[in-house]
Amino acid sequence: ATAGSARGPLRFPSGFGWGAATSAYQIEGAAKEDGRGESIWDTFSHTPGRTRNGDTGDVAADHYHRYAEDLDLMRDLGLRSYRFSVSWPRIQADGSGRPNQRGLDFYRRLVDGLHERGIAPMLTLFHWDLPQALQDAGGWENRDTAERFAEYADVMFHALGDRVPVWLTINEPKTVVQNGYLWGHHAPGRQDPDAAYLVAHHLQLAHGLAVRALRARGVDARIGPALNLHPCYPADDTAEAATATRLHDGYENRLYLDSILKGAYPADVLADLGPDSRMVRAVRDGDLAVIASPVDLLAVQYYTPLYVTGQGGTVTRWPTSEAEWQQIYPEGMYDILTRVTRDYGRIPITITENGLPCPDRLDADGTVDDAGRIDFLRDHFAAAHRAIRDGVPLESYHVWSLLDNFEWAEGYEQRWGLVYVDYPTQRRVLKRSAHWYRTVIRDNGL
Ligand code: GBH
Repeated sequence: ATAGSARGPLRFPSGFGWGAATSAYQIEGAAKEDGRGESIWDTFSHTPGRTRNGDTGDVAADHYHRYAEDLDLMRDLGLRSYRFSVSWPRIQADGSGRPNQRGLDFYRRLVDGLHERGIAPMLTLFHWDLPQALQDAGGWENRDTAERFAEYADVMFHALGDRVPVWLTINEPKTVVQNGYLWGHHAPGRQDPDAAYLVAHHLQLAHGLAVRALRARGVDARIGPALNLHPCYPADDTAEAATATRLHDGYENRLYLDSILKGAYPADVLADLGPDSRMVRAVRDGDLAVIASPVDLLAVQYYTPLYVTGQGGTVTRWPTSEAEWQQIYPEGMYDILTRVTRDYGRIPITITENGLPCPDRLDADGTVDDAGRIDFLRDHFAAAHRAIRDGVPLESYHVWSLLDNFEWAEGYEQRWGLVYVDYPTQRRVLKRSAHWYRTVIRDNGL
């Protein structure tokens, strides 16, 4: 399939997987129901001072109870693909052992509801809500957590392997490393660089072990990692900035990409960490072979570029969104997609997240006018279209997010949804961007 001409209307390849994404802790609520155990995000969000306004995911968008209505919204939008995550503590309250049937039943109902509406399910096994019991045993600093993850993954392959065509292992390992262990803005709220990269290795290992578990079960489905990639550019044209940008790219992108797709951690990052770092000491013979177990596709999440100074810091070059870390730069989408294809070969790519927070409000006439989100998405869709034209095997695109939801440390103030959620009533209202997106999907382009 080929994309349409750059000057005419932008037609995407036929069958292109227009979609939207969510994650369990951000939308489900029902934190204590049907045998769900506690996750590190329950602990973190209930710790005073950790989230804006003390917000928690206890109720969130109440999707656990309203999933049928949400499935109908997806059908109304015309979605072809829906990316969601499974809450590990719903499946194994303490992170190991016999699965909780009521937890499995919920995801079975969700997946069947997607199929009934002609929407392809895309399942993420881990989107940050680690069972608290595993954290108490050391969390991702403990190599055993990777083994527990593979067991949990196998439970899910057994339960849903026949009806979920695409599986993603770990959402944004880098965010766990950086926000969870370097900066402490996310659960478990640590600030320990030496621990952070040990965690990176164990997350990569967990990914590889899960890929092996899927193959061992003989499940006829595709699997891959979900990486948030940041195109890195020098902040100025000094040699120092060029050098610093290269290393920054190692930490942001190649640490994750190279280990999975080339079977080696990048030498510059390993040298920078040093032989005495906990990570370098933790890598055992055979680990990289596990991590590099062949995957079927690569899920890319793109939000922002980074501009790196000679001192290794970053500066802001473009207008930012309501999220001050996000610079609006659609060209970065093109750059990161074409770069991945150039450096790692023609592995199929899905965009599993891209989106914008807006100060959305429900107007008196019952509409939500998020014109800025439409502009943002149009420009990013166009950039993705150019990447396809230039040879990137991009097969689908999931907007973050289907619904307004619990935006982690930012609580409920930032609204990322195509669909507005009026939290006091849990009423859903399609924003203007949702109506617009429906026409994009119907026309398969812009
Ligand atoms: C994604 O992360 C997540 O997968 C998704 O759950 C989330 O809702 C969505 O983006 C929107 O944010 O304040 O300096 O600590 C995107 C990567 C990692 C970007 C955490 C913001 C916080 C920066 N995000 N980071 S800081």
